[in-house]
Amino acid sequence: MGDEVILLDFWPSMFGMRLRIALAEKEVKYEYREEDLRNKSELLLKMNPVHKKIPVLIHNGKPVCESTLAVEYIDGVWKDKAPLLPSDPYEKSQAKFWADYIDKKLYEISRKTWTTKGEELEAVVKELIGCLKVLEGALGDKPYFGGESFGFVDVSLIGFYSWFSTWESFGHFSVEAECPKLIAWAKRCMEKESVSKSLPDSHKVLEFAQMLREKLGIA
Ligand code: GS8
Repeated sequence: MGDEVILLDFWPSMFGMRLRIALAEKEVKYEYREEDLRNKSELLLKMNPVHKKIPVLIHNGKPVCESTLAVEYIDGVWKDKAPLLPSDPYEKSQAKFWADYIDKKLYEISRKTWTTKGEELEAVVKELIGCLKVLEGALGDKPYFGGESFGFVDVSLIGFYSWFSTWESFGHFSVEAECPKLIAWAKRCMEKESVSKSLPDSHKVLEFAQMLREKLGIA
């Protein structure tokens, strides 16, 4: 019997992109179901009753919630192809540290680029650039965060690349001018089909964020 894999997702979500990329890296066939987050499906509410958020991976009827946990799960189940997490316990702990930093720091500060304006936004941009520089430092001169091969931290971060134009447009700065190595890394990742086919067009993301900003009355 084959595996039944369903992904509950929402196209601009950098968290959802992580699962799309991991499943593509492993060449797992799955059913993609787009959620309307203003009118969540019964299935989403049943599969993620605690947070009621996407993404949710449903593997043979069982849900896995929280994107980093789902990527780890995917890596554990389909372990024969494209390993994502290092097997060495120390290396693994470091990869998880950076994924946690991305979620707690980068995500939290980056969402403020479309919820603030004026001086507040200027402070947000400073903090965001600081955060990106920390990540660029962690990358160092390696081709990928995972070293020579694309891995867990790369999967965790690359979805944010489709939001860079939005941050730049609202924050009036250039990620490339501040963090050229990070941009070179992002372009390297985009050469992988698993990544390029999983990320939405950044113009579409910008339009989506502009709409959110208007709704919040910040535009
Ligand atoms: C975050 C998921 C999330 O924020 C993860 O999976 O890593 N820590 C979680 N999902 C959002 C959409 S993307 O911003 C979501 O589903 N929001 C719906 C809601 O809050 O009602």
